[in-house]
Amino acid sequence: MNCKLISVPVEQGQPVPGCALGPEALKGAGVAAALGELGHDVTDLGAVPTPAPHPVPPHANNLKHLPEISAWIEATANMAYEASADGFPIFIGGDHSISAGSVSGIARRAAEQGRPLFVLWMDAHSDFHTLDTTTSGNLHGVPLAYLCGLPGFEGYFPPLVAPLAQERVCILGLRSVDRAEREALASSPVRAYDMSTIDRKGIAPLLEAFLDEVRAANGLLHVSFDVDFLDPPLAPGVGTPVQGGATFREAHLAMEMLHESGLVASLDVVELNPTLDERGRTAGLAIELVSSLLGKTITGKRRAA
Ligand code: 6HN
Ligand code: MN
Ligand code: MN
Ligand code: MN
Repeated sequence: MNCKLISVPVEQGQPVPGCALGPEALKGAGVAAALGELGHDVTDLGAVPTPAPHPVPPHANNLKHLPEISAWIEATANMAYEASADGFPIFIGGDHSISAGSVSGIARRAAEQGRPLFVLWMDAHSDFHTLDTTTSGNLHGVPLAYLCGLPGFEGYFPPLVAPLAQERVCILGLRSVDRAEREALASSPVRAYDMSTIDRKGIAPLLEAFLDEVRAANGLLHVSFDVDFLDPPLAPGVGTPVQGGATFREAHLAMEMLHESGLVASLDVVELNPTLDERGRTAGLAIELVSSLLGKTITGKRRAA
């Protein structure tokens, strides 16, 4: 596999300084060497160049850094589209607003190839606000709604070439969903699994059922991994931690299953904030999980399907 590392050092989509240092932290902690040891070629494509802010009209809601985030989404989407011509792009954030760009670029490519795109959103949050419903104004809370074609983004975010089919989206790990998001999800075919469902049913059967659908449709799978999916004591280096997240073993199992499926074509790793980390353990764990998704096993006996 040719792994292409793409840094997207954006933090204006969320309130805590330091998230823009995520790409340097992951690289400094050795993500390229870890993937190289698994036998992958690793190409560092560097960072998406900082774009000029978009001159968007004023918005009635109090949206933070809308011109900057809109421009980052467009620039990231262009880079994602180019990078997805071949190889395995890994988008390193930066806050989760970058996925509005990475996934829209990947979706454009998948549509051209005539392949259905599926998205697994691993996150404590659903990121399913529209520009009109967000109460925080932090734009890392809106990317999934935008990608799914919900209304209200026109004229503010870049036009979507290929909106996601909502029945091909699965959110895993929820434990913080705002009221407007809950209402939007209730009338949407997006699969939204909260931690209670994971506790009762187990992460493996939930994920396996989704992977079966991707396989049956001959689909491509993009994984958007928000580090706050993990339980905060394991992964303190995030700006919006929520108690009761995925355990070390649940996260590893999910990544191992994703690898074995052979279906994952691209990945985001977002919301890592090294200034909030404790001795690099969040960055280290993120690298370990990315390695599992790309084939690392304990015994080395399991292989991609
Ligand atoms: N993330 N729902 C909250 C908000 O401000 O809209 C939190 C969003 C978190 C977003 O973690 O990517
Ligand atoms: Mn532009
Ligand atoms: Mn998120
Ligand atoms: Mn989150």
